[in-house]
Amino acid sequence: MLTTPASTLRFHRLLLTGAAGYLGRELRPRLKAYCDVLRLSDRADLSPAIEGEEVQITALENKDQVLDLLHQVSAVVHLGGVSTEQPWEMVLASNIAGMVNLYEAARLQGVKRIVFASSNHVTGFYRQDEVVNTRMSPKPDGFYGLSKAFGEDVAQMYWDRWGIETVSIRIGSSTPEPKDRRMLATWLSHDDLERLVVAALTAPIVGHSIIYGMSDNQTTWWDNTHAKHIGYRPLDSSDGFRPAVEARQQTIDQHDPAAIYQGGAFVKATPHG
Ligand code: 15L
Repeated sequence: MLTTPASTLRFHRLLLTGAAGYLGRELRPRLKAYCDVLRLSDRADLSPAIEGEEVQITALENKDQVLDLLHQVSAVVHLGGVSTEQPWEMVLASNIAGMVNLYEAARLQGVKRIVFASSNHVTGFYRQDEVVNTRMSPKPDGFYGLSKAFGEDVAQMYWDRWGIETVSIRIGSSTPEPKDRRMLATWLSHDDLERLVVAALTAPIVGHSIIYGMSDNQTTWWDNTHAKHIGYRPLDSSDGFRPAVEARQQTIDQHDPAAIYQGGAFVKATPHG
């Protein structure tokens, strides 16, 4: 949690979807500082609401439930849906139908700003010796990455047709510390994640903007030049972890697709089922 909040702006009611997931649990206490009421949703059980929270169990593919979820919401942080490679039917329900249900509900309920947890797996099939910017074509590395590319297109369409603003954050690897060589490039500290989500919620004008979610890492595969207007300034870096990571992983198999492509192990993950 940041000792000084990343913004003094406050929302009346913020909605956090996917609140039972790994990053949802991380953001739950952090987002409370930026709103009067934090509404939390997930299809899985959530710990009971504390003061200033509301809990609403919701399946994203159920459009009536989602419509109800967005009632009287000022802005949304949308982490909901599957977040790893999964069988197509699961991806279809949560990340494809669920994404359309969310934006339809936003349109009908008059919600004007969404922060969408997209993923670096939208461009996972770029090589690790390429630097990708947010205007280059997607190269998804599986059903999951494909669904996030679709999600970004949904966000673009709802901006163009209905004026709903979105920041799509192509989140890298948001963990307490980088675990391997790949994460030296993809790492996003939890404090920087908070900074980025808050910048995305509070930047005055964003239309539909795309930004890679990474800390200030010396090694980088991503160029956020076109997203400077969001005002995100990372304050953490993977650099201090480099000696320990390199000591643990001294060699890399240069024929392994997971070492060649930015998506790492996702480029060869097969959905079980
Ligand atoms: C993601 O999109 C996943 O949700 C997360 O579990 C990580 O694996 C991350 O990407 C990554 O690329 O490291």
